[in-house]
Amino acid sequence: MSRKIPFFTTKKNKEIDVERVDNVPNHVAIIMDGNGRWAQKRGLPRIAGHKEGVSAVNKIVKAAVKADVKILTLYTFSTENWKRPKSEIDFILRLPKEFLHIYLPGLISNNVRINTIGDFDALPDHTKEAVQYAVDKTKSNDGLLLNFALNYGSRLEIIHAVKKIIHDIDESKLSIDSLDDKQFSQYLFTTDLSDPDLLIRTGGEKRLSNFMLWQLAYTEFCFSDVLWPDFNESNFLNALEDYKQRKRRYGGI
Ligand code: V0D
Repeated sequence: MSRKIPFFTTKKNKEIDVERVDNVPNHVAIIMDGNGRWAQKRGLPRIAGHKEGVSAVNKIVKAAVKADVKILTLYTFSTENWKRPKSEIDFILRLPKEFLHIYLPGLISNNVRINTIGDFDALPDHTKEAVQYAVDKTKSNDGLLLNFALNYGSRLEIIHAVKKIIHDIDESKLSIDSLDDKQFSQYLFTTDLSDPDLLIRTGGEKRLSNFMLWQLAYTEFCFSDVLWPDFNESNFLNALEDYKQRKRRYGGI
């Protein structure tokens, strides 16, 4: 398991242009789709699928720690999810607290740091409080960065960035000429995060669904038909293996 740089998570380090020798993706992003269908197939209500999805999250986080992935970004709640029935939304927005109640101690002992991207302020207070507590509790950990996309939408993120850029230009904190893609990235929710190396979407669909449009410009995509509640360590390792093979081929050219 030799690699040139044992630990790097930020763009700053990426700029040195090092590549890990064993080709483990630095940053993996996942669209965790198929929870509702998992439940419907069993004659259960959709919320039963979301609940089952929570334990899959913990399994994959553990697998990511073991595989030495440095950043794991999970698409948990999109800006489009507000269109769902209120009862389903209410249920989903209680999941962070439930997840953290069960799994936070384990995450802490595994040196995991929790972070979020998205429009955090628009979430209900009880959700914000549970997540903020976990972010604060884990902020000095330097193992896996577990990044939850919560009330996240890529177009919202880009518009938010454009408004802030215009504001900073107005205030003379930014000059139009200095705006390039690196500068622009700094205005996104993902500010200091390196872009994902690998995107996994479970549940059989092959769409981005407004997820990290800017950040996925050069990312490898891996699609799995497995529904999220059934997605396990071995499925995750298959995706990492797929990624490694692709990197090896590019390296040969
Ligand atoms: C439902 C499948 C963990 C996707 C996974 C509020 C849909 C289970 C969290 C979570 C959700 C979020 C933040 C945090 C700790 C845990 C979560 C939501 C949905 C949306 F700090 N699972 N999970 N959040 N689902």
